[in-house]
Amino acid sequence: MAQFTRAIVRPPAPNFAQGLTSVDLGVPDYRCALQQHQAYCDTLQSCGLSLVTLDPDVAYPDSTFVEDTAVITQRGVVLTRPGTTSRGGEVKVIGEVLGNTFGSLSRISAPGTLDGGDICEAGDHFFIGISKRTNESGAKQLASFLTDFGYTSSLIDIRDIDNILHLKSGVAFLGNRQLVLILALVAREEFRSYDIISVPVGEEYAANCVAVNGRVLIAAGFPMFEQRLRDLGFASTSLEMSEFQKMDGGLSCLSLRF
Ligand code: CIR
Repeated sequence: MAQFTRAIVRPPAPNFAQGLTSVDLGVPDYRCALQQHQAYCDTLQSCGLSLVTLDPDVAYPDSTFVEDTAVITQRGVVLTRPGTTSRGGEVKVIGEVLGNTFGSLSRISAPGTLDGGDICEAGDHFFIGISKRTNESGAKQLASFLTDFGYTSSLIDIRDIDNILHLKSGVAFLGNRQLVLILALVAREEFRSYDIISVPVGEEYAANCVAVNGRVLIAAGFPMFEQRLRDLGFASTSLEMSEFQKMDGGLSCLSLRF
């Protein structure tokens, strides 16, 4: 897998609890969220990444979930057009940072919508989720950009699956054709040629894990999944994510890695 050297992160703003959520896990504690975010950043740094830390922005209570604003590949970068209007303005500052780093950027345009959380990179292939946030137009625009970059992609419709906001709430690529999948997705044709690591029932939130430079970062509190990874020889680091889980956020969405 590609080595990452950098990541963009953005600590939660004081009004983080006013963001969107579809889960009923209570109101997040802001101080605790800041501590969990700091531990997340420390872990990325300990994996060798240097961080670009953006200022929190009260205008966008969901803006800590930076992953939804861009799709960064080794051959090109696409700015998204988030599928919920309250998050549309989050893309601007990310576009400035990525423009300074990468030069030219592609963009999803209307009527397309696309959240980065719906995009799962698996080597030279990308899975693009069609969800409540990413529509067909957005998915097809991204597929076309990816083709231009020399990648392949497939569209995965997840609109009939309950309890996942984005494709990556249920899929993670760990390199070497190894794919973490929740049970609701294991039978999908598109994943047939992969080595599947299924997530134990009841531990679905842990599916949103991230491979970073030889380690797998996973949410704390999912012992069966953690053991499964250990048995397969992965070195994992678990991170407390409770306050972000309350806002429908997974581990991957707190950073844009490149
Ligand atoms: C939202 O509903 O947009 C945020 N509260 C959570 C976004 C999480 N993003 C992600 O998992 N990629």
